[in-house]
Amino acid sequence: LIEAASVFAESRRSYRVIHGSLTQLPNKVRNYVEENARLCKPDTIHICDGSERENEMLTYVLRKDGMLKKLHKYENCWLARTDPADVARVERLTYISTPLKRDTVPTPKYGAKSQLGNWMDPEDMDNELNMRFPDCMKGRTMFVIPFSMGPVGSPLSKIGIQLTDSAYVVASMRIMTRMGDQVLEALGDSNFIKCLHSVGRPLPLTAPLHNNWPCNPKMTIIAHLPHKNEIHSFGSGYGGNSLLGKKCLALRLGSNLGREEGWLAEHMLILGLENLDTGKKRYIAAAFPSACGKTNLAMMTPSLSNYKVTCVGDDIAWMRFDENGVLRAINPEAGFFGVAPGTSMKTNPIAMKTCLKNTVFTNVAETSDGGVFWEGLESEVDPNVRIRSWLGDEDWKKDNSDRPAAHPNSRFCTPAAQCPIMDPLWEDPKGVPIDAIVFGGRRPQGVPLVYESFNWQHGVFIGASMRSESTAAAEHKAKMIMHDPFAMRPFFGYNFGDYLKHWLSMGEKENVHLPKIFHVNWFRKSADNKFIWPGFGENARVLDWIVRRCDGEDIAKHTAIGLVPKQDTLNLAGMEEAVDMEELFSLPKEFWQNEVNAIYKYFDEQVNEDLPNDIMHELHNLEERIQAE
Ligand code: GTP
Ligand code: SPV
Ligand code: MN
Repeated sequence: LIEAASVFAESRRSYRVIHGSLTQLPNKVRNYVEENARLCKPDTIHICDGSERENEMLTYVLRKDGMLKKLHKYENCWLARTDPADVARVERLTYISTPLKRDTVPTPKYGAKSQLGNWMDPEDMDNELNMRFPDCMKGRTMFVIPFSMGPVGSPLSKIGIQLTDSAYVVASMRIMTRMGDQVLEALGDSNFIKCLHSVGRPLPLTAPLHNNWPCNPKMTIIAHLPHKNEIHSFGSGYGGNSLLGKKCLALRLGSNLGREEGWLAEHMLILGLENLDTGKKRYIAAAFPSACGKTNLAMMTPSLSNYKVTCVGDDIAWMRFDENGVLRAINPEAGFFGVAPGTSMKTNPIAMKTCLKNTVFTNVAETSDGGVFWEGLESEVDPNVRIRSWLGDEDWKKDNSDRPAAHPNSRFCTPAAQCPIMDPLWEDPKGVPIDAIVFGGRRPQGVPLVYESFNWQHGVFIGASMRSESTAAAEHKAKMIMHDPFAMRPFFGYNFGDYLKHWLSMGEKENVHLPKIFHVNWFRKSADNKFIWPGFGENARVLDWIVRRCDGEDIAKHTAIGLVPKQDTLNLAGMEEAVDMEELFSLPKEFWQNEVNAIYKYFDEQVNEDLPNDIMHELHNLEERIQAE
């Protein structure tokens, strides 16, 4: 009888499983898949195994659908051009839904809108999701992606199951995460993070696509339900909106898990820095806002020949104190989703060497010899090739176009394992020991190249008061100085005031080795609007000062904002062009008074009752020190 019933159920099913089988799935996964297949009504289901053969099949389909083009100049490289309306994260459509609003965002003063996240009531969220997901995959394939954030089986890792109707997402998740059969094995019948994604364009189409890229910008929503460990993303195929392991899981839900379980999920790169003279190696984690230099620093080729940089991660760090009180970090990702423009053999040769095989490029320009082009590669491209811009302008030339060749937020998606400077411990399940935490941003004015916090609490204050010029990584109009605390403003999974308390609590732990905290700014400009500091490989000089401070060297002097290098302690030996150090380190009193006022206003309006007293105390102290200058 049971068999007859199941045959009957099978015959009523509207979908066919075309790859893998439902019976091979752990029960909880199977239930999740079946439940959402009933909801979204795909034609077919494909359970991803992560194999090479599967990937070949996917790229074949993507080519046939006109979503990927082969780049013949390189080995296994692909170009995707999106609908021009789907090119970046959509912060205003990204929500966290919790029963209590205050669990998600501080209550702003004076009825202002919160800049620290968008909250939605669970009932309203239910309605929003019910307006979108039923039947949304009609005519399409639902892919089932089992993925691990962090090395498979590491106690620090988390497993998710993403359901998606985008083969582009599968091809990208394959690079960015560890995915496939071995993840299901590691999962067994445990719980997992439920990640549902649809581009929101069931078949047959009711309107034509742009660039063959299915998306639904009018109905886009990126929803997080931390109390259920669920993510629901609809309408966008682009990076941070659709590769749900990345910002949605590893940061927004991750920060919630971190708070519950006593660790930190941060928008940080992790690098190793080895002094070749002494053999001493240190690890640094650094938080810069989107498109502010994490990938570049993580892969840096130091201009100081006695240093070697190794890369552990370029975007996200999960950190926790181990039983010996050492803060250990893992990179939960397996690939780089890096900003293409500005990347070149001159600025980031390691990224260039990494991304010329097995890579999916999105919204870059292509050359007539089957290669890629973007702003920054002008002197590295064969002058005889023609360039086709990301928007499809044939024979694009800088001089006769007011549009860039590549979208400013165009990206390469490339496996970390093929980066020539990956750290030997990058997949160590224990993580690497962190000695310094660095904050930074794009500050054209007033903020010096580097300064150190007086202590942990002051360091947390520095993170809380971070500001940066906006970039193209989200939908903002560029060139505004925005508050971006901890480079996490778009990624907080819970109330920022509670996040600060969590960070402060780390400083109160007993028997732990607290990393030193620093702030850097590669982007200060002179009166003629040029960068004062050459940046990139030259940033090694700043890292050198930082690790020497970690060694306890007496090379810092007190200022109102923190500790800065004593005269001549920043190693400038062999620099090609002279830098105006006076200007680079000047602390204009009026600038800093305005800065303090802006931070007061922000804390008061945006964090309001949820701001920890210790942080307000640090701001008062800063104000007093500046006044006393
Ligand atoms: P996300 O992936 O969005 O999180 O960005 P990211 O923080 O990894 O930024 P990335 O390293 O990709 O750099 C973004 C842009 O900043 C690129 O155009 C770089 O060329 C530029 N950039 C990076 N480092 C420096 C630097 O030291 N100086 C200057 N002037 N520009 C830099
Ligand atoms: C960022 O915006 O910080 C990124 C790109 O790293 S995305 O994955 O789209 O969020
Ligand atoms: Mn990022």
